[in-house]
Amino acid sequence: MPEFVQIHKNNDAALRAELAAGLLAEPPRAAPKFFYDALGSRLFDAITELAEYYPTRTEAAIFAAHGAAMAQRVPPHAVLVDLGAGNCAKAARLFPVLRPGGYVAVDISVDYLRDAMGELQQRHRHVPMLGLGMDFSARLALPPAAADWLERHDLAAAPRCVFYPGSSIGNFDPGESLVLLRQAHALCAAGGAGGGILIGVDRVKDKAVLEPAYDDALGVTAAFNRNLLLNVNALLGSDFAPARWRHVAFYDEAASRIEMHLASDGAQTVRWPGGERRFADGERLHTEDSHKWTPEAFEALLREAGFGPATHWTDGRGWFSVFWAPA
Ligand code: AVJ
Repeated sequence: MPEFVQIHKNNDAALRAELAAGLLAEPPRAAPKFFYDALGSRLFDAITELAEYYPTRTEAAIFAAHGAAMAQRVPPHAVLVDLGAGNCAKAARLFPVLRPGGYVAVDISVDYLRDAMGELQQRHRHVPMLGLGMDFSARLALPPAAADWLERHDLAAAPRCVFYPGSSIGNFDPGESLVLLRQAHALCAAGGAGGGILIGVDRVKDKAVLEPAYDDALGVTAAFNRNLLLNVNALLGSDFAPARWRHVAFYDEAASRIEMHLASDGAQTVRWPGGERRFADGERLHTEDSHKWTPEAFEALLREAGFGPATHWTDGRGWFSVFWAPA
């Protein structure tokens, strides 16, 4: 049976303080983690089915086509450390090729991991599995409870493979990405020889491809963006009216990133217990950045973070890359 450890949970008071500070900031913002309440997670799943949203299916095709080549780099019986594992589906598909010796699924809440890991354990009975509830965006390191678990399963000296698919790294700016990758490197380097990182990265490409991926014809991404306001209302007790906010998504070529915002339709005041903010007509609430990388720049970032020379696999159009870099 998988074991579960909840390290720290974002408590409501801290989330409320973070939200209020963001709403009062100049310019106002709310972090992308606030997209993912139950409905937001479903809307994201719907986004991945859209014709315009290429990253998920492109990455899946790269894993399907090059999984065997990846397995030549990733040592067998490594401990697979899955960052933002969620429903564990991406890692599950790689189990037959990567043949991990242990599986550590990390997500903000172990509750998300329970069902998925229970099922995965049924299919791979002899692979020890640990669910870790922690916010690795604050700091990525294995807690003492995980070290104990590795010890108990004879995995303390096994190589470690950090698995970070989906181009989720794109939500971090380059400086924050470097910090996270350095921590990932330290985590790998603390295990046996041969470990490293397997990471999916969305690439710089034509605006004409990027912008529709974040502003689709059906308006699913717009609904995903606006749903953040409902989640904020639930968490903070605010009175955002989603219908009064317009979805804005554009590619900033100089910064190599998609920016998503919600623009106020008319002047309005949003209130919550202990605070309020007036928004002018058209004023924007910044909800997400999604950074895009060239393979050269991402490889240099991995080197700067302490990893060895990277290998990467891509699709026929060169839209997405999966990197392997040894620790
Ligand atoms: C989950 C962060 C990889 O940036 O493409 C999809 C989130 N936002 N559509 C991305 C997202 C709008 C997604 N990541």
